[in-house]
Amino acid sequence: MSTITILNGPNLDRLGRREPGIYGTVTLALIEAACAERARRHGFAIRFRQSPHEGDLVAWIHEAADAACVGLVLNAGAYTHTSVAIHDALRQFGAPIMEVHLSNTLAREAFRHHSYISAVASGVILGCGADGYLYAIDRIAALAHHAAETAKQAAQ
Ligand code: DHK
Repeated sequence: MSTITILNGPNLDRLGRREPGIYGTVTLALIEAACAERARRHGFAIRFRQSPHEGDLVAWIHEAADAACVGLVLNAGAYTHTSVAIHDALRQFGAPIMEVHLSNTLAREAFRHHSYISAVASGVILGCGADGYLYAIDRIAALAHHAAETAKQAAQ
């Protein structure tokens, strides 16, 4: 079964207790379960990971690229705003990348307005809470479907 990789950066393991007025009350475990169910409905499996370490995220992006994942959903947390290393790793990823943030980062502090990920993402979802992860999976499924249709038509 084709896999969608879903990666989460620092502090996202604290969801549920972390600033609920900004990030909501849903835990990362519940987000993982909802993502697995949403992906399954589209015929995909997920690989879901979280780490506070930038290098883990870089290594997992490489792994996902080498495993030819159908897509990547990434909430890099604060590394979104700082990490050239994650940006460079994403440039080597051949499938759709969806950047997700639970909060609307553009409505927050100025230091959250710049993202090193957006320029290499297929799409960006901000401020939709935990549902943003599900919308990102829907988008990757749609893009995978379009790509398969295009390949089929080209082969005819
Ligand atoms: C999560 C974080 O941890 C912050 O550092 C980002 C993002 C926003 C979110 O909204 O999911 O600035």
